Amino acid sequence: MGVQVQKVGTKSFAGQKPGTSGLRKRVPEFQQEHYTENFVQAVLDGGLGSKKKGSTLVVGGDGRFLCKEAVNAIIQISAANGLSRLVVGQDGFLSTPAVSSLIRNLKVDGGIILTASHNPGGPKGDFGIKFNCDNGGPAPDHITDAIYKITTEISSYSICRDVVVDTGVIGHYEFDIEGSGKFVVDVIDSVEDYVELMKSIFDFPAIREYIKSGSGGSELRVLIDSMHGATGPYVSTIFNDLLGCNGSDLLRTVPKPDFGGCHPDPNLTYAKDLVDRLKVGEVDMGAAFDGDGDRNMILGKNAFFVCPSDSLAVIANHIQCIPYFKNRNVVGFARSMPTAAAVDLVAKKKGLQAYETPTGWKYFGNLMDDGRIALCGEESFGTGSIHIREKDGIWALLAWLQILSVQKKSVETIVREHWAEYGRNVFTRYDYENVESGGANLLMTFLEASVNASKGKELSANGVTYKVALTDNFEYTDPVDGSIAKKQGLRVIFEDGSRLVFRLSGTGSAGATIRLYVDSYVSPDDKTKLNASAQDLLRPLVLIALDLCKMEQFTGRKAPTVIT
Ligand code: VG1
Ligand code: CO
Repeated sequence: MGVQVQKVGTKSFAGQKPGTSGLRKRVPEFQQEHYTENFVQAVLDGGLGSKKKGSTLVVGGDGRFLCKEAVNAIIQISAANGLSRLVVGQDGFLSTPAVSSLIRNLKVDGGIILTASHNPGGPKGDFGIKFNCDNGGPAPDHITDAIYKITTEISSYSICRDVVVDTGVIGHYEFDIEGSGKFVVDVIDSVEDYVELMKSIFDFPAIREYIKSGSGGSELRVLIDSMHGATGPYVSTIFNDLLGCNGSDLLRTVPKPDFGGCHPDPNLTYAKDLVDRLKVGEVDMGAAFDGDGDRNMILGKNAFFVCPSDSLAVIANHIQCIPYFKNRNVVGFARSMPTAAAVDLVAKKKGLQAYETPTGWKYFGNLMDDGRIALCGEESFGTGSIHIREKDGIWALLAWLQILSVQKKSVETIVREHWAEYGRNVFTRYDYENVESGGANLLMTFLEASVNASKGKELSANGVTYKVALTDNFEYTDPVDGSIAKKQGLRVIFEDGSRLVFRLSGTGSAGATIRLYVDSYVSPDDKTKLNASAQDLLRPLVLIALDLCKMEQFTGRKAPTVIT
């Protein structure tokens, strides 16, 4: 006799709407009875649709609090829904890029990723669930809309409580399910597949050699901060075992359910310890990754900060240094709209296409699947390529190291030479986190009107004047399937090409986060500005932006939480 399927009556929960990248809520919200089960049932129905029965999914998460419980729920609900197989990382652990790689390599129907990415974890922190499709990438809007609709109508879910798998032990587990037959869970090594992928993309011996003697004949020291997130085990294998970095230069490599109480977001604020260590000047390079391993921050010696918009452009400019791309036809690059346009200039010079998409990796999927782009990136420390369908932190560091191993120059020299050739797209982002939702919404409504009213006007601050050329709320039509994404951010574009962008975050779990993005172009001939500080250069534009949206009036905030 097969394992019994139990149908459990439930009621819908408000607000199970996936945001920029999956459903993210506070842990206690997920811990409510039926809350996680409801959403998982909706993911299977909405994500897999008519091919649900007999499907195979990859399942894993970044090790944060609640991951193991959620993996068990997914196993039991998948068994009851007639899926044929789940491939689960050991202990339910997989980085986001590793899930994407497995979905593609195993040619399965998709995956479920348990993470709230760069948001803090622990019993009072955030948890998240994201569905990825058979291309390995985050579900597009029409699928997340279908999932959300189901969560609003759900009245029951199916579960096999007697399907129990010890995910701590690698192995093959088979069950006979009443009504649908064989159900398999394969618990696999979390690291192996991803490491093989990286070895197939980069020239590891050349990088190893460069690390051994690349810094003027002595060892190139790279300080890597995994922030107690998902990259730790991958970093240890790749950078210590295979590339010969010092074990003591690999920081916070043990994944922790609460990220050691820290905010696993690799930026100048939350990865401050790394920045401070780099400032001492004894180390050649630094990198940090976020909770689920898809974001990266790259620093040169003395904590020289590589702006993510520049990082994408530099990798694009040197793409031929990466063996994976030597035999591939590179025809274009893409960036999200708030990302500064440095990569567009590289595309232009090389006669390639440049695409501008809404915020969120899901909008790159069609462009990659359709062969239109080789690389893409976001200003939010996301960089990636067609090797998978997620951004990839470790890949970005390896791409930099590969470029250094060929160019034999420092990080800072490479960036400064880039500016001297293409000019510099100076960028900054101000985040106002955990703002009261009412105030944030009022601000955005007020702002839309004042943005529209500013068209054609001159705006000044600190004695500098900019003339508004164009204003809009960014809208994107996908060139592959024609789908339209509206209201993706308020933009003020000035006559000299400088921009202000305002949008509300779609990854928060409580309150609202207001993001203000500012960028301006400096030509290669303007040697003084080329080397000035981004904050100084953009100060007048920031003041104009804060006045335009009446930030302090609506939010009571005198200063942002994070400045990038
Ligand atoms: C943020 C970033 C966006 C990124 C998203 C997911 O979204 O701005 O560029 O794709 O996080 O990244 P939002 O809506 O909060 O601005 V991650 O590392 O959370 O998967
Ligand atoms: Co992430």
